[in-house]
Amino acid sequence: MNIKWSEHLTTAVSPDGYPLSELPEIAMVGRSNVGKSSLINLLTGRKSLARVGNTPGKTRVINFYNVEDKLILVDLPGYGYAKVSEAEKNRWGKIIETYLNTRKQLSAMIMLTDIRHKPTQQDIVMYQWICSMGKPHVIVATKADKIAKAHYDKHIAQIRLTLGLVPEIPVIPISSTKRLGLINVWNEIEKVVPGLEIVPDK
Ligand SMILES: Nc1nc2c(ncn2[C@@H]2O[C@H](COP(=O)(O)OP(=O)(O)OP(=O)(O)O)[C@@H](O)[C@H]2O)c(=O)[nH]1
Ligand SMILES: [Mg+2]
Repeated sequence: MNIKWSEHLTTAVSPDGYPLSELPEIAMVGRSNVGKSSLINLLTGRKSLARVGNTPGKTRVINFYNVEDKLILVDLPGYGYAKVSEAEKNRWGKIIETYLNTRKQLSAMIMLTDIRHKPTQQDIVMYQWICSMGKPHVIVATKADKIAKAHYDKHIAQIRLTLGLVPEIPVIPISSTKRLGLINVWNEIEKVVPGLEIVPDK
């Protein structure tokens, strides 16, 4: 099955706005500007389903995207954006925290980190929290087009070491601009949402 159909379902800041659907949800977690919305566009094969921005802090709410009526991709606000007030940071933090802590149909998380950089202290805290939730998760290393392929291993090793990953947790390099790694991410999603049989176009 190719992904032929996806749609923006709804936008929410608190549980009363979450969709009523009981489809399994896969959440994108990561720093502001890391490429969460771009990954949703990559996965759905849509250029601008999710809003991508040059200005960090673009996604300030939770956006839910229905894919083939089989699963929902969830675009969470990014954390770690320096140029907003403390109050705003706390508000975004609360939005992320409430979603992750309360959403029953949250099946898995994709934590994104820029392949070029060592994960930040905030990434480490976020990752520890993800681990404590005990749900399936993978790490996606974004913007892989920005480094030479020969350097992937070195950068991925740094990510593994900094986040303290156990060997079972994959780190998948992707490029939303060059459309790299798409199938690998779908393969991981299929492990937690059985029966998807999604074969994205190259
Ligand atoms: N070169 C390159 N640029 C990328 C890639 N993914 C995202 N970008 C760029 O990085 C910027 C941020 O991308 P977004 O997808 O909006 O990031 P986000 O994580 O959703 O950001 P917030 O909504 O602020 O949390 C945009 O200018 C994208 O075009 C990638 O794989 N390669
Ligand atoms: Mg975004």
